[in-house]
Amino acid sequence: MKYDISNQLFEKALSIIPGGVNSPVRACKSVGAEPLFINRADGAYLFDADGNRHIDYIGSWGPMILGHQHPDVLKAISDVLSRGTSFGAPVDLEIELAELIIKAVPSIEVVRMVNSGTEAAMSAVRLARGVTGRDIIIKFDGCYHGHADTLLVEAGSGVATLGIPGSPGVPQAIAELTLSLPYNDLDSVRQVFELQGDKIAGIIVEPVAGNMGLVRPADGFLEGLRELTRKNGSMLIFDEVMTGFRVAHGGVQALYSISPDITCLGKIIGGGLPVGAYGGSREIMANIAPQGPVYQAGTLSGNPIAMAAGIATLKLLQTPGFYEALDESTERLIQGFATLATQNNINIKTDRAGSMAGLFFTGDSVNNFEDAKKCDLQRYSTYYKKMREQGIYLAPSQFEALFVSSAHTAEDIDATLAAAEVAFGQL
Ligand code: HOZ
Repeated sequence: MKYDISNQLFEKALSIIPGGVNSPVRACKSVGAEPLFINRADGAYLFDADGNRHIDYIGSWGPMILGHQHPDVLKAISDVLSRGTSFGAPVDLEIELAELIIKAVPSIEVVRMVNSGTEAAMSAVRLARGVTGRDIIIKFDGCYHGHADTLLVEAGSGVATLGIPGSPGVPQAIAELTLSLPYNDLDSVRQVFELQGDKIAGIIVEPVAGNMGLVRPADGFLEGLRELTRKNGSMLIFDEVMTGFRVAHGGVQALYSISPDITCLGKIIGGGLPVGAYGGSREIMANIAPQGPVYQAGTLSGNPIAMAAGIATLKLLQTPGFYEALDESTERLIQGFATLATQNNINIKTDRAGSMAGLFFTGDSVNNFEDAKKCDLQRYSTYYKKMREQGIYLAPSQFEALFVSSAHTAEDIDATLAAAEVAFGQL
């Protein structure tokens, strides 16, 4: 494949945009590749600036569960355009999206819209601190909750990909209020609560981690977090920005029947437009301004176009059998990877949660960030490049998940596995 136009665009971008990109991972630096500039997307495919077609397994990092340019979503957007683009005032569409979210996500009775997952997590942490009157937040190594100061400690995603231990610019005094513990290690959480349980405002967790690669919670881990937070008067925050409406209609909390105090959402609820949200019980959410004293605001929050795209998307997710079909194609894909790896004597570990999947180059099980970091990153880079040459667009980092959409056909999955056969044969 030729990438001449993409390379020229990247060169130009490098001189006027930091690193040539507006979000670090997409620079493809850690896999030693140049980013592709995308011209358009349709269904399961991306078309780059040079006209190459790619089967897309990034899905804009999660939102595109219906694939690109779903006609219902496009229609909803174009219908609302005739009403205007931004009002900075309440609009009926905000109620409709809120109702769809509340109906689906078990622990949410009241929800506030924001513009991104970062905003949702940042606001959820403020709410937990405001409600409890405490400052300390527990998070887990390799979990990524956006780029707010409090949450950029031992983070996953781009921070892990670029090997940045903590970002300059985050004041030490703020970082000290965040304790980052190993994922799936309930004992270490227990120990912290024993020592300073009365100072802990809350725990924020990706209930299925997707930013250190895909790592599922060990048996009893989420239940243990729920019990400890409840016993100690701390808030349990589920960051379901990636998993909400993805692993199941009601997110991880519905799958595991665990009710967090606060839930963060994003990605899918915006149908490909910038939306985030955080919600919880009526009582907890009553603390948010203007009803309560915990302040949070946003000029573009509840933007009508974004609300319309989100509504159209969430409505389609209610189609009977939608998740079953999606899970089935994801399962076929990862089973295929596992079989091909065995045939080629390559150690990999694959896993999935709904249509979110992961592939680690290791023979050992991966239960936390330490395990994920021990995987063969060099091999992942080679695999990434070999797949991309064949038109398969994967995350340019071992520390990200793979997303399958309802637009991926059986032929797309077959084509992906055929490419993986070639790639594995050359590793
Ligand atoms: N941090 C997101 C991935 N987990 C977004 C990466 C990007 O858009 O470059």
